[in-house]
Amino acid sequence: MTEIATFAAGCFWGVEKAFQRFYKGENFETAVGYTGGSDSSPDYKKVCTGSTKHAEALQIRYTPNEKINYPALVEFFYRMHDPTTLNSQGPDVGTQYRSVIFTHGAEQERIAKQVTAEVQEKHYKGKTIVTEIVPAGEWFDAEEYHQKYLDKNPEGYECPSHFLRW
Ligand code: MHO
Repeated sequence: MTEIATFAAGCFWGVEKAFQRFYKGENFETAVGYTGGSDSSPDYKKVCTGSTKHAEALQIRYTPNEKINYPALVEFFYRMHDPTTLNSQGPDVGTQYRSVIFTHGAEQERIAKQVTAEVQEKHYKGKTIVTEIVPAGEWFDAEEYHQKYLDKNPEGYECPSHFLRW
């Protein structure tokens, strides 16, 4: 596991599940957590109020190969959610559900911007992708019960806006 990618795309239960489903069998690890806010000890309750400005996010650690690599991950991120809804995803509304690519370094930033421009052109003509592309800051793992939540709770809530668009 040499690289790290961080994305926010709405309720982190479904975001983690979507990446786990798609990359099943690959050599990678995921964790859900909070990032992009200001409180120094965020927890689910605080983040839910929106007051800390953290986003519910997914962190992926992986060794790049043909299937898992940064451009592919960014494209998959766009496939699995709606990047055109500001501060909401499906029925989940609030800044904690905003769409963000948290970049680790200049190379990721360059790739994220390039893939975003391609997806905008190819899939969202006439609409605007509102996804933020910002440098990754401090990361806080979410509480244990949120990790792989939908594996632990197969009937649990999965945001209906999390499905593959192409
Ligand atoms: N609408 C869901 C969101 C859960 S998510 C982890 C709920 O209120 O449970 O934010």
